[in-house]
Amino acid sequence: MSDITIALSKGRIYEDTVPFLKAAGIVAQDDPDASRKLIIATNQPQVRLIMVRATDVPTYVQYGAADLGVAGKDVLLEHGGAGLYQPLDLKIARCRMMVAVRNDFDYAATVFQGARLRVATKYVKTARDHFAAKGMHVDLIKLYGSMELAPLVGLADAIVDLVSTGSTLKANQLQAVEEIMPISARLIVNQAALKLKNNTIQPLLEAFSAAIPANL
Ligand code: PRT
Ligand code: MG
Repeated sequence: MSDITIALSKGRIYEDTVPFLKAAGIVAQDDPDASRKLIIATNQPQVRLIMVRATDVPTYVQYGAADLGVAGKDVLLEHGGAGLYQPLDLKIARCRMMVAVRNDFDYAATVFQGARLRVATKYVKTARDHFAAKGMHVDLIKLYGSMELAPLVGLADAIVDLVSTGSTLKANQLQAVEEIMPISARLIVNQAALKLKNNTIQPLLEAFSAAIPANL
C-alpha cells in the first residue's frame, strides 16, 4: 500500500467528508475543526489528512502535494482543473451559484436595455463565462469575501455568489435573480498519483463511490 495524502478544508467540506472517509475505513485521529494541526494522522498509518483553505485544495492536488482532495465545483471552475481527475461528484456541500441584486434593483430591465452591469464576485471566471454566454456586458470586480455588502454600498449592481438557505441574501435586502448552476463538492485526484498509486487509490474511489447518497 502506498502513502496517501488527502487535502480537505475545515468546516462543511470536512464535516461532509467524514462519512466517506469512514466508509473507506479511515478515521482522523484529531478533529481538524478543533485542532490547530495542519497535518492530521488517521487510524491508517499510510493515510494522512492535510487541512488547507477551500480554494487551495485543487492546487495541493494538482502539484501532487496531496494525492486526493475534496473541493466544491465553484472552486474547481475557478482553478481550471489542470492536473486533476474529477472522478466523483460526492453530492455534498450543495448550494447554487446565483446572480443576486438589491431588492430595489430592476435586473430584468437592465438586461433588457443591454445596460452595462457592475458585478462583484469571488468567482470571476464563472461570472465572466455566464454573462458572456448571455451576451451581456459586465464589469467584474474581484472580491475575496462578503460579496453581499457590495450592492449595499454602491460597489456593484449585482453579485455572483453561492446561496444555500438564502438567509444571507434576505438579511441584507438582496434577492437572487438568476441561477448560474447547481454546486456540489467533488473528489479530485492527482493524475500521476492515480496511475502510480492505483492499487491504493482505486479501493478508496470505490468506497467513496458506494457512500454517495442515493437518489439526490
Ligand atoms: O470560509 P473561507 O473563506 O475559509 O473559505 P470558503 O468560503 O471557500 O470555504 P467554506 O468552507 O465556507 O466553503 C467550502 C465550499 O462549501 C464552497 O467552495 C462551496 O462549494 C460549498 N458551499 C456550500 C458553500 C455554501 N454552501 C455557502 N452557502 N460555500 C459558501 N457558502 C456561503 C455563501 O458564499 C454565502 O456567503 O454561505 C453564504 C450563503 O449561505 P445561505 O445559507 O445564507 O444562503
Ligand atoms: Mg466560507
